Amino acid sequence: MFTPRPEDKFTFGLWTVGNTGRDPFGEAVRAVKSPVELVHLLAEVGAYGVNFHDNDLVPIDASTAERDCIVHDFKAALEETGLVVPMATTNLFSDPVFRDGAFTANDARVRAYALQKTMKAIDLGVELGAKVYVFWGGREGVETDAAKDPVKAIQRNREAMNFLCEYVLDHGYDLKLALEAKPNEPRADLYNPTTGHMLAFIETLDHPQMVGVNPEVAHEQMAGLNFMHSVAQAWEAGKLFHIDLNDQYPGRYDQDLRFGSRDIKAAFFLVKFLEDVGYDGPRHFDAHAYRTEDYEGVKDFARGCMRTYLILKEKAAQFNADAEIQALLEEINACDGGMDSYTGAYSPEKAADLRTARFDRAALARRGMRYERLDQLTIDLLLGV
Ligand code: GCO
Ligand code: MN
Ligand code: MN
Repeated sequence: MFTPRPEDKFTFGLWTVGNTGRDPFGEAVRAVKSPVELVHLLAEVGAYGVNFHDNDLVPIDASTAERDCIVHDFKAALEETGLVVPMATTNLFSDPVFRDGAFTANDARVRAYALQKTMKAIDLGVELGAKVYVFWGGREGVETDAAKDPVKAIQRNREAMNFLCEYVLDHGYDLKLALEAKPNEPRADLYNPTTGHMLAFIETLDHPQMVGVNPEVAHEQMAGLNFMHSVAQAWEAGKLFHIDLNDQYPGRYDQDLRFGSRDIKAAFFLVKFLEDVGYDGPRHFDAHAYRTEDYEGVKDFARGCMRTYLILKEKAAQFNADAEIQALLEEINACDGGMDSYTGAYSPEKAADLRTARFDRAALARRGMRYERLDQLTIDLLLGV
């Protein structure tokens, strides 16, 4: 039970299980593992797929011959283990050239270089089978608003996304683009800081149908938002192309904790949402092991992400089958159709009728909603009582 299967579509980035534990206060605590070794580690723990930034796989200054050799070995590892590459992305933040961002950098040469790097990285992702291409604007932001005009930043971002959509179309790639919002870190403020901002931005692009979002638990929680609500908005708009699962204490640095390890209830309602609506994309864990761990601990971390997801999926099924919970939900949502002639699509007659309808406001206001009981039943279920 709770053993990951391919149909669960659990994926990890090379950078997640390959994280060596470096942080702003200390050096790496784990030795670097090669992409091939990481593929084998992921196969051992039962993952379905592996994602990468261009430079997780091919170093930024590799020659073409080196690139081809690395890609050959990586493909062989994928074939040997059966792992797939559902998603790829570009590193537009590590190299010092991106100190002022990439697509929104004030230096036009950096913006052009970022486009060039992304085109090559898209080719690499497609070569390895990726169907989703993620854009996380690592340093697309500022420390001081004296430096950049935020309107210009949005326009530069739009120009880059339009250019890259055309590039994908021009090459006939079967690829969707997914934008990932984050409010801050590594810079003081990042543009398009939440999933809601991204959804609004997408509608201004030349090919909005190709572009969706990749929401991340920690990023919305860093902004103090309810992550599941952001996911729901993306889903309802047909824009949930990918998802980054992890966990985070609000109001702290970017923690990338094991999925479900901090807020079990929020994780439960997220998993319940994804399973209830039938989201069938990858479930990507964008997190990393504590700095205290060796590679056995990294495996514990990866297994834990998947196990918690599957436990919560089982709890969601219990919630949906629980007689008392479902009876309460029915009672809460009971509807005798008495309002149907007033609500729904507008008509002048309906509006006129509604204006004269009589409501017993005081009686309506007296109704208790039983949400305390419903929530306690949820807690009992989650605690296994
Ligand atoms: C972060 C981000 C990244 C992106 C990754 C894929 O906070 O660093 O979540 O991990 O998801 O770059 O685009
Ligand atoms: Mn993140
Ligand atoms: Mn992420």
